[in-house]
Amino acid sequence: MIGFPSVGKSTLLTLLTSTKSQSAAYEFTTLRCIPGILVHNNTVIQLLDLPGIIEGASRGRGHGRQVISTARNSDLILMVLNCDSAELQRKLLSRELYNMGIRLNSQRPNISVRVKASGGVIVNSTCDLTQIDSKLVYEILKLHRIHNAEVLFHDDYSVDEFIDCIENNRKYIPCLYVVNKIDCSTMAEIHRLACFPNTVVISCTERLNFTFLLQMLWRLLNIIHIYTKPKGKKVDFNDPLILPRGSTVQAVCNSIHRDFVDRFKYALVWGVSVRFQPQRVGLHFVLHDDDVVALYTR
Ligand SMILES: Nc1nc2c(ncn2[C@@H]2O[C@H](COP(=O)(O)OP(=O)(O)OP(=O)(O)O)[C@@H](O)[C@H]2O)c(=O)[nH]1
Ligand SMILES: [Mg+2]
Repeated sequence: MIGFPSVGKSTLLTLLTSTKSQSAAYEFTTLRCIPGILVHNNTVIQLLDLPGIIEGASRGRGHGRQVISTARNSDLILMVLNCDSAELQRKLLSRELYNMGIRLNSQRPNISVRVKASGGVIVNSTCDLTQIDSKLVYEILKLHRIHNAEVLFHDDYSVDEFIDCIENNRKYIPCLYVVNKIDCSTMAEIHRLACFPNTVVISCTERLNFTFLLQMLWRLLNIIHIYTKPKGKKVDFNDPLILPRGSTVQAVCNSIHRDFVDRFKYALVWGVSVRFQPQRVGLHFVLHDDDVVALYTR
């Protein structure tokens, strides 16, 4: 959870988890990272209450760099905003995170750069490039001491996105904007704010909209539950494997034991991913939420 001081981060942590994080009407109540545990959909989620950050945080103001660095390693950022200045806070905080190399709710640019030993720089694209040209690509590569490379743009990316790709140290993290204190606002304003993408409007004091907050949090975490069926035993539906959406049978093998991939023969899958219940599949089969998998090894 990241946000300006006094937006209600600690109050939210205290309500969502069994951890008590001190909250008060003055700014900078929280001075260190307070972890709390939230159990939702059979999944243990660690929620971190971070100290409030201020404009200029990415340049080090108010220990902002340390706070944002913690956010860099998270699976999801909850940006907590105060209802009466939500848009301004969202803009300023997003800029601070951007300056620290965090890209919110966006995908890594699909640009392949193959560095070679000779042959100069060759630029190709699968569509028209309207925001960057070959000359600029050469210049940027030169600044990064790359003189021979094959560059392929798979979309019409901007100069900044190309630089992100070359620097290769950006973090692409989903972000849920949590607009708090709606008990102090008008219905019209709440409705307007609720229409922004990836946004949930809540009130901690009135406990408003928490069910939707948890639903959105779950959706943006982008994880699936896979249940494994050990040989000759029943499936334990209380102990799922937690995997990123789009995971394959190979990911299931890896999360059980590293030997499993080498010894893998086939897997049987039950669930929405397959047409026949069960269906025999290979290592690269993509699984869906709540699938049951039985692995067969040599
Ligand atoms: N009206 C109203 N006040 C709230 C709500 N949530 C929190 N507050 C109040 O806002 C003040 C600040 O709350 P905190 O939880 O300490 O805020 P914080 O974001 O953790 O602040 P820092 O630790 O200083 O960064 C407290 O007085 C809370 O009681 C809400 O939904 N409505
Ligand atoms: Mg706090």
